Formats: sequence, structure tokens, C-alpha cells
Amino acid sequence: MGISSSHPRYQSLVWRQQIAEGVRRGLVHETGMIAHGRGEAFDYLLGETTIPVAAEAERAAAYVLSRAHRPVISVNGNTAVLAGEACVRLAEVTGAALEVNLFHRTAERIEKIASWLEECGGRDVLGREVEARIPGLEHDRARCSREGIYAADVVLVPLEDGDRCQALKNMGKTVLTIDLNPLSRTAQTAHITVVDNVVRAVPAIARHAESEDFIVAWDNRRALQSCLDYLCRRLSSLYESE
Ligand code: PTJ
Repeated sequence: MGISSSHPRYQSLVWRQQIAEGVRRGLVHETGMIAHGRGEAFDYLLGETTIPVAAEAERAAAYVLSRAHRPVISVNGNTAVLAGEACVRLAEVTGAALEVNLFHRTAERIEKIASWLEECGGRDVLGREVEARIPGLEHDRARCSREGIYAADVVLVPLEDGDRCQALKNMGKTVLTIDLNPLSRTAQTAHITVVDNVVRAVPAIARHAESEDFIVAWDNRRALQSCLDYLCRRLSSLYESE
């Protein structure tokens, strides 16, 4: 589909197109379109911009990733097509490993996403071999790489499922997430929640890591409340000036 760059919703339409194309290429699970729609709705409400508290969370996430001993960036279908190159860059800057780890796991989709990350410049992409399990999770959702997520001290899990986020926390890991929905279980469970679009958040974290522009202390509950306050203020003042 040719999208005119003059269309007022151009950027949003491009991202939708990338997700739809990702489904056709076999990278994105079909329910990834639903997840994207939910994210899009929250992005719309937030003004499709990185709100101040999200910019701070990005600096806090950059600090934790940069200081970690064994950081891992977990990549799913949506993240791969929207921010694959940025994930590779973030991995380079922070020394993190990249692991393809899927909610709807199939060997075929793992291979496609891992190959796509390699096309984006990623090296030693993990996830094809999954010898370990995340305790407390059933089925394939528990499977992960022993040298990657299983051994990691810090895991960045964009667009994650709440159960898995909690299970990683139960393993003693520091869990960072990127989720546009500040009310999601993942957002509420992670140690640091970046309430921003993965398209903006991953490059921002990489920039902060590179320039060592960090925030060291972080209170996630306060930050989430601040997101909700921002949202409420924005919605309640939309027509006030008219
Ligand atoms: O590729 P797989 O098999 O691992 O599956 C990935 C999806 C995303 C389909 C799977 O993890 C899933 O179903 O996720 P959920 O439970 O729908 O959660 C996705 C969360 O990410 C929701 O809270 C959305 O608001 C949020 N979200 C969606 N798109 C974006 C986003 N957050 C940041 N940036 C986005 N672009």
C-alpha cells in the first residue's frame, strides 16, 4: 500500500503496515495485530510522544542495562518488525545479548525472527536452542536459552505477558519492560516500566546508554502513577481552552 507522507496519520499507518507485513512474512503472530491495536490506542491517548516520565524511565533503563553483568534483550515478533535495528543497536551499546523469545512459540517463527535480527546486524542471536525453562510457567512459554534469559541478571522484555514478567522476577532478575499500557500486569510487575512506543523507546534507551545520560534511583509505582496523572490531565484539558 502506498501511504502518502502528507497523510496526518502517516507514521501510525506505516507502523500498522509494518505489523501487517510482519504477519505476511511470518514474523508477527496474528494476535500481534490485536496487541498492536491496543498499544496504538494508548499511544493515541498519550499524544504519540515520549511523555516526560517515560523519558526518565528510558534513562533509568539505560543505566540498569549498562551496569548489568549479563543483560539480555528479549525480542518477540512485534518488537522485531517495529524496532529490530534499534534492538541490535541497543545490544551493541550495552553489551546485551539478543534472544528471540516468543509467547506463541514455533520453531519456524523463531528462525525467521532470529534471521531478521541477523539481517539487521545482530550477532550471536539466541533463542534457536532452548535448553532451559523459566520455573513456574507451563508449556512453551517457559522455554528459554540457558546462556541467555535463564542466566541473565537483567532482562528487557518489551510487550511482555504479565505471567512471564512475574516469573522472571521470581527468578531474582531485574525486569525492564516497554509497554504503552500503564495498567497492564506487565507494566505493574516490572522493576522499570517505560510507557512509550517500542519504536521510540528502544532507540532512546540506546542513546542514553551511549551518552551515559542516566537516572540511577527509580520508583516504578510513582512513575506509573505519574503516567496515569499525565493521561488524566491531558484528557481533561483537551477542550478547556476553547
Ligand atoms: O511474538 P509473540 O508470539 O511473542 O507475541 C507477542 C504478542 C505481543 C502478540 C504477545 O506478547 C501478546 O499477546 O501481548 P499482549 O498481552 O497483548 O500485550 C502487549 C502489550 O504491549 C499491551 O499492553 C499493549 O498495550 C503493548 N503494546 C502494543 N504495541 C506496543 C506496545 N507497547 C509499546 N509499543 C508498542 N508498539
